[in-house]
Amino acid sequence: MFSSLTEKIDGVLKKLRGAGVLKEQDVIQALKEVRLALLEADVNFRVVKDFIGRVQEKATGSTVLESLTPGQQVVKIVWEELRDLMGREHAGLSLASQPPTVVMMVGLQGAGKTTTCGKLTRVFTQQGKRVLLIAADPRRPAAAEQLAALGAGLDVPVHRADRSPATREEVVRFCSEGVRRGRDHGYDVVILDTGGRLHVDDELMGELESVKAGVTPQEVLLVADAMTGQEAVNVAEQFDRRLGVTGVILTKIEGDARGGALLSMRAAIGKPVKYLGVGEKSDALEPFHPDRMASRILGMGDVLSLIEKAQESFSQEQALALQKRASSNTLTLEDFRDQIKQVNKLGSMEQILGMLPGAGKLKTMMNPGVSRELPEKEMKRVVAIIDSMTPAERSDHGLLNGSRKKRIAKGSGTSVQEVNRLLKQFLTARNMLKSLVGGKPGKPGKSGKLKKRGKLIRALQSP
Ligand SMILES: Nc1nc2c(ncn2[C@@H]2O[C@H](COP(=O)(O)OP(=O)(O)O)[C@@H](O)[C@H]2O)c(=O)[nH]1
Ligand SMILES: [Mg+2]
Repeated sequence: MFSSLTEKIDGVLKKLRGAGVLKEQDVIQALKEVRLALLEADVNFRVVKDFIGRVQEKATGSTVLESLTPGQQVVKIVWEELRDLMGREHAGLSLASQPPTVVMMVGLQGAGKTTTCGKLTRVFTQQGKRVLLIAADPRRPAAAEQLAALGAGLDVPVHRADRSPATREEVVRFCSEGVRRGRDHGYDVVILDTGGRLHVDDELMGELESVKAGVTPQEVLLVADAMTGQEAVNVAEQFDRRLGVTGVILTKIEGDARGGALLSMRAAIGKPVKYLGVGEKSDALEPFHPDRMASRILGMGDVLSLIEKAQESFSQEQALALQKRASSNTLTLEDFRDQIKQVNKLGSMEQILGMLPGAGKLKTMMNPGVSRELPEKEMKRVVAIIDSMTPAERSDHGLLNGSRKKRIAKGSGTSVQEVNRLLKQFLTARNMLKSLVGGKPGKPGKSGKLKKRGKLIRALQSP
């Protein structure tokens, strides 16, 4: 996600970050490069101009904060302005005071409306809410078919027409009936999957206006494909002018190396991006947090989102216990194995790496074939090695002498070198975790550096 933008901005800011004394000329030069990076990322030129103007004004007129170097201060200003550009705070979905909450999805064909209906359904059902889907594109039987299959997979009902309605009035009546069915049967949320066209089309807009007037939705969410860059922003402007959207969901963001749509959207239409689609599967939806995204773009990672994702897959208790053991450095090989198993639930190795500070480089270092295959195999091997240990060995790796290692290697079908490698990985991970959760780093070096970065991130996030 945004790899080329992050790489460029990280390069520019790295030069500043280290500097003890900054001349105004250095700042101006750096901002010139940031400006170019944003333009190359396909951010609207007016948005870029305003953005650079604000950063420059703050950077040259700012008071000195003792805790940060001058370079870090410029980074902080860029971070704050990026965050504000994208809307400052996370905007959630608004719910009706009297259920059902009606959500109308709009957008061009292929943008990801139907897929996103499924993703939102999953978000709501996980909160214990009952969802009804409406196939609000009744003229296209294939569209209703796709939604029906999606609904069946998620175990939620789909309201669909038994025959294709001919007129706009019939479409509106069908949608209103669906919402009434939702109300009468006590559903919490009703989501309308409306029809799209390949281009903005006056006829369709008219129909959507009528549907909107008929169902009075709390949310009109524009779904747009991030990969189309400024075109996504243009489409959003046109839909907003006719329909008054309440928020935007940008899809296919995981394949977007540039970031232009996300960075321009808020400034262009004044409406918040609420969610990001990050893949085709029904769990590939992330609430959008401008502050975290600003950190990601600046190559500082998104540790908070990673922690939230982790919390979804383990219980609060497990997470607390782990944190406690991590900070007191009593994490065992058994914990390590369990964590590796959990990682599988977090998502692909690539997704996880993308959220770690500085991991962009790591990712580009691994060639694509390796990044996809190796970790899964490696994980299995690691789990096999740990499984071959006795419980005592698992809770105290200090017991592992030469003969025990030989036995374990034999038992797991690996070699003593591989057992040694695993132990090294385990100790490194233990150190890293400890510094991430705020304990003292065990050794200087990698973990110390990570901690410094953590300090910078904390400084940035609490202005
Ligand atoms: N990679 C990726 N593909 C997506 C995402 N959202 C939707 N898609 C794909 O985009 C295509 C069109 O999606 P669909 O929901 O049918 O679009 P609609 O015409 O707006 O309803 C499908 O192949 C989806 O799997 C996303 O966030 N990431
Ligand atoms: Mg569709």
